[in-house]
Amino acid sequence: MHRLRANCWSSASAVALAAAFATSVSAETYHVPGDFPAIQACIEAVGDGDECLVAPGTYFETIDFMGKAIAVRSSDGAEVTTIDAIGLESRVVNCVSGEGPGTVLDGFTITGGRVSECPDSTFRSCGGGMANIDSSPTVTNCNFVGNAASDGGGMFNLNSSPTVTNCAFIHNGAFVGGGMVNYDSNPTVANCSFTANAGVLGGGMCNAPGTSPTITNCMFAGNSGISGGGMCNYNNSATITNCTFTANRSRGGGAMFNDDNANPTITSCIIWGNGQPQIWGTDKVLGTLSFSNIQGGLPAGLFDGGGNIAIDPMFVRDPDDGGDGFGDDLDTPDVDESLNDDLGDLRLQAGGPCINAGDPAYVPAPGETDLDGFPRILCGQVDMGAYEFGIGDYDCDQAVNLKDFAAMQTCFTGSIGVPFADGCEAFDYDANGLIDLTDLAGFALVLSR
Ligand SMILES: [Ca+2]
Ligand SMILES: [Ca+2]
Ligand SMILES: [Ca+2]
Ligand SMILES: [Ca+2]
Repeated sequence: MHRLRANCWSSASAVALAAAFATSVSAETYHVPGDFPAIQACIEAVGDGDECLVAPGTYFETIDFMGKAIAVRSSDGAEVTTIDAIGLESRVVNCVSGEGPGTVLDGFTITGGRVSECPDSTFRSCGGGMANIDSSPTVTNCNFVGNAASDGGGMFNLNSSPTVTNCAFIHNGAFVGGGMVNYDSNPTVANCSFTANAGVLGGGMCNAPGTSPTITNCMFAGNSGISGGGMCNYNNSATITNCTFTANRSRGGGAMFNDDNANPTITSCIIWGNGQPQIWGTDKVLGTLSFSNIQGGLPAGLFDGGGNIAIDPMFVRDPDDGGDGFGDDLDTPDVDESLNDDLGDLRLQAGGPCINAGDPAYVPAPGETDLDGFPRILCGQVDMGAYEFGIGDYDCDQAVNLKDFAAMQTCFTGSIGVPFADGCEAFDYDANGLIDLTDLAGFALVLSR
């Protein structure tokens, strides 16, 4: 028996060792433009597990992952690394060969996508910025800016369930889903912002039939559409949690248009300052709203899941439409009314009604943060909206001061520290489970203001 167990152990560890060795020899990092002049040249040359690491710059090309489980990553982030398809009359990024979560796009601005075709001929054109068809890649830290298509200006998902995190969708346009459209897809969209996108159906996002997206810690602001300024939902069951909808414009449903048996579950959200009605549709049932702050109170057709309020959310700075409405009015193609929009600062002021008023039973995913990257729950209960109030506020008196500083010393774990005590998450500025010098720097910055 003893020998058998020993043999099992050694063969299992041999397999693990071999796997580790195989990974270590096969996973290579190649540099663009050091090793390859263009990103696509790198993709074509490398194999599964490899990485194309892209230096800052603007790359005038389009890319296709060709079904490979590889990472295309920028070394210095989306602010300084752009893939621009201007003049190419093409989609910028293609995942149309069955890519899975091992295919990673990380840290790019994706812009200039203009398409007149779609690999699935059901659609006139799709995915100006990116198309995922039968593919579920990982997309993170990307900005989709100024892309256009008939379906999914920023991103088009068909039979796909990508994970999209820490991304911004800005000023994209489409007939359906200015920022993003989902058909028969179940994407996870977390910690993303959708701003100043325009679409006839769904300015920010449109969820078509057969779709069950999970949308968490996202902001929809200044988007415009005919049906659904922020979002439209058709015959689907989206789960929308801790999102802020404001300053979206539409003829039918400023924040959201729900129709054709759409039944989204909307929890711990702020839906304020959009065109009235905030949520609209022609069906009897438009979804369930819980622990949310909605201007004008619960709209007809929404099931009251409890905990809803209708009180000025007290944003740090309210959005300002410049006098001509938020978003681009699609009826005036010669004028872009979004250009003078100030989308405000949608973080919460001390004393605001959304603080500690979200779903009291909410359990964040491991490592989940708010839209700022701070811990998702502070002071014992999640807030409504995309931003959690109270980083640095250990005693939860809604002020950060020297009283909190005294507690920081007892919470300090250092960089190889033990798990910190309850309440100490107030100081975990980078939400990494440690209270170290990085967090002290974050705290000192707030104290010094
Ligand atoms: Ca305006
Ligand atoms: Ca809270
Ligand atoms: Ca305090
Ligand atoms: Ca930390």
